[in-house]
Amino acid sequence: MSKFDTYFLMKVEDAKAYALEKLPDFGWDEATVQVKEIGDGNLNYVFRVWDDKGHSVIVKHAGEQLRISADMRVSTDRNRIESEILMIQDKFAPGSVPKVYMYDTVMCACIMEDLSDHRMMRYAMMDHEIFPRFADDITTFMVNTLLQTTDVTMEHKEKKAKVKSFINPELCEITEDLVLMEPYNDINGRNLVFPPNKEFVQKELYDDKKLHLEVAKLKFHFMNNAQALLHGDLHTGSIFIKQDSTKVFDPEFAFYGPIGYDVGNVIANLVFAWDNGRAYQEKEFCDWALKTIADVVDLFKVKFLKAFDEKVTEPMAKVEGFKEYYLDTVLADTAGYTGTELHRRTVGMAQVKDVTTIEDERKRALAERINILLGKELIMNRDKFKTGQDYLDALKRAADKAREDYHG
Ligand code: SR1
Ligand code: MG
Repeated sequence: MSKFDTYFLMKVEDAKAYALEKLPDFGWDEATVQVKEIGDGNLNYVFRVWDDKGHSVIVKHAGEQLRISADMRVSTDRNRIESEILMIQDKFAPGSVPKVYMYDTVMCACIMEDLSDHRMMRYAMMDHEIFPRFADDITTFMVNTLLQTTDVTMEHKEKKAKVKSFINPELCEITEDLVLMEPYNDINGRNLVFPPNKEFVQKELYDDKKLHLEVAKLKFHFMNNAQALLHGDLHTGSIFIKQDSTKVFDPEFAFYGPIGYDVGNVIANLVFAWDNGRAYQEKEFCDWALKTIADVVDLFKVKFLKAFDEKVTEPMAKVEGFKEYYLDTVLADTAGYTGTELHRRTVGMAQVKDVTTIEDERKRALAERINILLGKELIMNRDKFKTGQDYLDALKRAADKAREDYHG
């Protein structure tokens, strides 16, 4: 009998006992084992357990209530989904995610590799640190994990079994509400609109019926296109980084959905980093952020087409012209979901510190207006965004227009 035979919400001392009990052969120096809660996300509890002999792990534990709001409850099955997708991603993109040492559907916890020698990418970029190999690393990760979980490369019955296993209705509902609805109607009254932009948000997001139609299309596409096994929440708070290494973590929103949702999340969160660099006049950082946005799009395309040729197994996917058609649909989705991520992080309940910590009120308001205008162009003209330069041109147009209107 163990106290971990029945689920309860672990506190720090429980997490220490848990790591010792579940990893008895890890070589722990029990006398020196320490534990600290280091969770920074909206949903879970994250404990670091370590000893003086260099052993360390992360215990990630799902609570029944979300940390961001006690009113929001989601299934603790998200911990199983996260552990299983990490193992799949490690197979297709070796070394790009933390190693999972064990997971446990009773305590809804997993024990994984400690990446404390990396930094969370969002915070590193808020210090305006530059990561020259990020675009290459993240595009390799996305192409390898996404394309190899599609019907283009997988045996179809096996793929359908995976779709079933990664049904993630409650976490998807969070995205369907927070990303693909509330920024446009505040139907649940929980948006956080920066007061200087109240009228701007009303006009540009809440009152724009044509925009609502396009977002409605993107919402139902998100819900109905089981294209690939997505990370599902691929923002820069889900990436640990150092100069020579990029590790993706926190895939609890994983499900089978449109590839462009993951790619769009990466691009939008690079725009938030650029917003911050711009507000603090960090030119070198901003140049890198812009180049990285463009490189993510362009490298993704090149690697996607190459991997398609190498990995495709489905005869009809080999039909001439299909590969280019398929990539075009992914690129249009990428633009659309970059737009929705830009909007929801600017006015929705889960915002990003890159923008909210900009101290100068006018600079923050301007950054938010740029995000809103850029997001609209990406959504409304999503089939026209084919290259990295297309994104940079649209960002410049949005920045020029926001500045003209606001004199920031
Ligand atoms: C209620 S959870 C809010 C947000 O945090 C997660 O990281 C997802 O991005 C979600 O939308
Ligand atoms: Mg998260």
